[in-house]
Amino acid sequence: MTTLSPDILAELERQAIELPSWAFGNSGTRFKVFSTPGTPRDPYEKIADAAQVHAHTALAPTVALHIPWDRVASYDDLRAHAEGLGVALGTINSNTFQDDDYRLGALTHEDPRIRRKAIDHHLECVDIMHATGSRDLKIWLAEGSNYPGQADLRGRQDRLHESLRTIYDRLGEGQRLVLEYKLFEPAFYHTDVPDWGTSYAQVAALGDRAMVCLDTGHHAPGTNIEFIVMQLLRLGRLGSFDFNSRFYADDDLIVGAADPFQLFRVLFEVVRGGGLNHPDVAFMLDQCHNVEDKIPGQIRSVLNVQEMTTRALLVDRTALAAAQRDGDVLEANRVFMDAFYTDVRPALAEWRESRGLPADPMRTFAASGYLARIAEERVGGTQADWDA
Ligand code: LRH
Ligand code: MN
Ligand code: MN
Repeated sequence: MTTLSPDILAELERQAIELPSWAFGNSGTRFKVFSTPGTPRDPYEKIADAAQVHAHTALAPTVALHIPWDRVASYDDLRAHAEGLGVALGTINSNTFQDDDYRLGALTHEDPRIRRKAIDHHLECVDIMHATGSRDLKIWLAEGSNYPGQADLRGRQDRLHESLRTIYDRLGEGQRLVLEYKLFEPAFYHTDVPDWGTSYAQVAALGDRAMVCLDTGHHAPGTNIEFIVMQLLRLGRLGSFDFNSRFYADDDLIVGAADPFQLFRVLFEVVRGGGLNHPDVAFMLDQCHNVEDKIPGQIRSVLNVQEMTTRALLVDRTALAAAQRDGDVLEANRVFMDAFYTDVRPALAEWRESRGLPADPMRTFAASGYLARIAEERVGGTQADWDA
């Protein structure tokens, strides 16, 4: 069995992966939303489910909220509820994609009244961040156009800058704005923040506390995502990851399910670019579980990230650098692949046990009876929070 050095274990011990509250609600595609018995009926129950993931893995100490999906009467109360369950509230995500007013844009809209409404929504999110103790405001914009000529591409960038400036200026000290990009969808011809370069240009114009969010499902097929990770780390602007995996478009499948090797390559660049516990980089999941059970889906996800992180930490970087220096192409590749092919699961199971955690969190959760309990207790679960 592979042994893990004290250095690697110390890094792994501090690993923290944020869970999205929306992963615990029902979701689906544009064709059908499948519901699961026991689906959370409110944000309190979503947090209770997220706390199960942390209790079984010690990997997921925070939960991201999405406003208005997770709007509650008292955020102080929600915060206390989370803390009582051993987790904390994390990133606040804004939402300008489910309102008729935003049909032609929100922060980029031609009409100042609609822009103001979208800005005010973000200011409400900043107020919520004060109550929840959140560091990050994450913005993903569903803005763009479907037809050439429909929109003034340049004017929209300028208005986006002005809107983001107003929001950024409202942030408290220690708070950050994180701008997420996505290639396409829901707009099909042009998107206002389609790529890391646009996100970078917009956040760099704001100030040091504006960063880029990289959602691993938001690129064209074949994109070298680890190159983008490297570049953003190099520029000091990688604020967060939304981890998930994809076969086709923005599939939001379990991270590491579609392409484990890509996850390894991405995590290697994180390790190379400042370390797994880099203070600037928030590791989050952004997934939806359409057909599988949600809590085990999230447990599987955080374990996938932990396993792949461990392999990335196992790369012999001294040997790799030597081979690279010598121009020894095949040896460099061997060193890299050796770490990728190492099965770290037995060592991680043993390490978990030594810390009083279940060796096999999936099995222990399944045996806990939690899913049967919530199915009985929670009658009348809410409909989809998110179906895209
Ligand atoms: C958009 C996105 C973004 C949203 C989430 C629900 O595709 O990835 O992060 O906030 O989905
Ligand atoms: Mn995302
Ligand atoms: Mn997405």
